[in-house]
Amino acid sequence: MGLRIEGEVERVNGKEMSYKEFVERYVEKKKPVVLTGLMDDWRGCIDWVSEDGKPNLLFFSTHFGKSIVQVADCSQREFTDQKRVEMSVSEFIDQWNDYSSKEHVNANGREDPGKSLLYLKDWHFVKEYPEYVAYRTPLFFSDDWLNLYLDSHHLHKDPDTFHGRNEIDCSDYRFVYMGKKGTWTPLHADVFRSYSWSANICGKKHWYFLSPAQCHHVFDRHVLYFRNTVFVDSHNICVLRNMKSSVYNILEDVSETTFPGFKKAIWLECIQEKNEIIFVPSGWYHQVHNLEDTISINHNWFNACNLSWVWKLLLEDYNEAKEYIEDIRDICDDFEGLCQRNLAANTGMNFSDFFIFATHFTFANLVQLYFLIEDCGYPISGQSAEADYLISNLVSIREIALEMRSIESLTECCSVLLDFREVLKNTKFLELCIAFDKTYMTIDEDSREGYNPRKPLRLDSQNLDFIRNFGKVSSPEDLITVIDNAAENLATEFGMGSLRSL
Ligand SMILES: O=C(O)CCC(=O)C(=O)O
Repeated sequence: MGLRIEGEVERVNGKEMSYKEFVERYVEKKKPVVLTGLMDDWRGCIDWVSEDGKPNLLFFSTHFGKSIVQVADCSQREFTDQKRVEMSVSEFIDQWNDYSSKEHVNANGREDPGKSLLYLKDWHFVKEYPEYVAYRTPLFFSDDWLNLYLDSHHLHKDPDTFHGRNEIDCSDYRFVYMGKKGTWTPLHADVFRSYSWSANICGKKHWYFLSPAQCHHVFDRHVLYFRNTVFVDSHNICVLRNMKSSVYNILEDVSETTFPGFKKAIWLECIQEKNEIIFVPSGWYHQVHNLEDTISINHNWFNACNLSWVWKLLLEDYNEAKEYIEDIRDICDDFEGLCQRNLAANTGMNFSDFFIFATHFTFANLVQLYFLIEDCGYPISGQSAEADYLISNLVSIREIALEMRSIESLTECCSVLLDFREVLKNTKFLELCIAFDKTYMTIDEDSREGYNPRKPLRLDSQNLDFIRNFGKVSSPEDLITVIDNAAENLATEFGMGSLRSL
């Protein structure tokens, strides 16, 4: 079945664009883009590439050979993904060299299906080798709350309940990928409905994209069937979601009976060359093929701009998890608890984890805002790009808290109590604040001409003393109150009315 490809992803020189322009043109518009010119000084682009432009495999086996990594066998499907095995980098490279030295086409001239085509994926390289700085995250992708948080906290507070996920699996979302020509990644949308960026150190990738507005076309007929019925209540939606699955490989013959909408889907495509970075907005489905032997860096992240996507996904997955075990509700001592454990195991976090995350970032944004006020005088909105970003972050969190407030089970399963006073004493949180401050300082620097650097965050500031009294948070309602109190205070004390006018 031919794909309806109706456009290519835009390509721009990242050096000629400011952070603000990037946010306005691509992040806010949720548009993928290929960026050039941002990888000139990366060490990985030198050390990891041989003179002929191919991956320097010897460098990897010599320096990182002992690392244990996840390797996907691109020729074997396992549920919605490819079958994965663990091996050392040295073993992976031996198999790569072995594969390269042999013939892989059968008598019909087709790729021999008996041969596994291995693709090293999701290698937590930065976590494992923090001293070896292979690259720097470009400024456009630096407002990364997910990885910032994971550098000092756990996303899920009880990692023991993770079935099949170990500590390193959840340690961060900064990865190295390495695969021979022909390796590929099946159709999917990213974990947590995060954003992702992917940079080619060497090689070439073919990307196929489907916008969130088109995604219903790649789900199976159960969803389409119910979509067209007169009225579907929330209970039925849960039932049908259990039956829902998306196309695995868009380049294969896709069954019209199972996926009747597939041929209507309108795709974007893109050939990503070496030294180019692709930005994938939240919720875009994509399938990726390595056209040459390729090494890439891939990060997933979220911040205030797409936090609502994460919440929406959690809610959908929660409904699905609940529906799945509905028939054992009566014999279950703690049905809600079980739903939340399943949610964490399947999605990577549960309601309580998300709430703790959102609360920490409310605190971090407030700390930063009050510090700015003290350090720079009163940053009246419109005059400090940094203050404007922080305020808009708080506005986004508040909107999500309003939605969370209406979920009854959230209060039932979320026994969280975060005291501002205590959190502000916690060294892990202070580490987070310092990293957050650095990020915003760089963003601010990019936003102003003739930049006069401000001082870095000081944790003994007078205003921090003031916000210590903001109190305790144990529900979305409390979170809203904290933000509203801050808004009131900023307006009355400092003439900053923009948070209050929500
Ligand atoms: O490069 C690949 O094979 C897949 C990358 C991907 O799907 C992503 O970055 O989200």
